Amino acid sequence: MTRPRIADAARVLAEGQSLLVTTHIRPDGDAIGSALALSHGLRGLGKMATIVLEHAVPRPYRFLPGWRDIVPPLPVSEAGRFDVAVVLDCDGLQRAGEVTGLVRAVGRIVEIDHHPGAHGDGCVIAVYPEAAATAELVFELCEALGAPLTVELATCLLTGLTDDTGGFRHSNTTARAHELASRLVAAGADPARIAENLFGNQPPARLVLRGRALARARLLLDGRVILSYLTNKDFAVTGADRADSSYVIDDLRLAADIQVAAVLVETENGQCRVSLRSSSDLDVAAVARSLGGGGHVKAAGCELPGTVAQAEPPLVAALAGALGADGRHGG
Ligand SMILES: [Mn+2]
Repeated sequence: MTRPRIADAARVLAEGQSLLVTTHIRPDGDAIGSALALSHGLRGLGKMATIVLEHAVPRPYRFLPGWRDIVPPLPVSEAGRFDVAVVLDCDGLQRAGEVTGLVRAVGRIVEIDHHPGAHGDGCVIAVYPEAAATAELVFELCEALGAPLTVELATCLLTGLTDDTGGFRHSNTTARAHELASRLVAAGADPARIAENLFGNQPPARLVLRGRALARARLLLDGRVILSYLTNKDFAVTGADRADSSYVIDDLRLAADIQVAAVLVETENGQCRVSLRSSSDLDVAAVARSLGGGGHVKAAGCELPGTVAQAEPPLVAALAGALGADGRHGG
């Protein structure tokens, strides 16, 4: 089965000889894997494909075949080199960051994505939210184009699929995703090597940072909230990256019988970034909004002024209010 818009995309790509491929800023495994897979597919058909990204390829994806060929933003004056621009995994062209101007200058734009919501104004907009990953759509696109399913292409696609499904554990893990994975492994992709690169290979400093946060995690509000924090000192002592703090919220939400996980992280400009995750029907976006932030029902955040010691009381008060004075909420 080829989805109708993917067939449309294949027709536009088939007409192009030199293609620009891009994806969103701060790319994840689906973004990088999809972009590389498509470029392998296009090159297999004798076309030229250039992947342009604002940000450098993050370390976990530097095992993917072809990652070194990804180039930083080209001047808009280079747009004439390309017949078609393909924008992957972006809900809106502006998600391509500094590459957006070049994409618009190419003019003939194909968008392929699985995020719901508003998109750009490409001549083909192939958005299928039911797809587990953009990689699933790129697989179909490569098939429609008749690109040979090489080990390189299969490795990049399985990486995208594995990353976006959290290792085939998230709710977007469908029968179709497993079917696709089966075909990719049969084509030579190595799932163990991919998983090791995506989920293993952690910088030791990150683990030490996560350990500090886990060691001081507390249960609050009758055990309905698990909360922890990281101070500026924690980053100084461990030498961990600021971005490493993002793992802590996922560590905390592994706790059974909680309704909300909360992490406060001090920033370099005297604020605290708060991350909230709901494991119940509690809407953490509403909690975040009451504190000047926002987000999704199950995942939200805000910034509060001051140190952890100063920011924690208003956060706990907001959570207490949302959970209700009767001591019960959701399940
Ligand atoms: Mn994705």
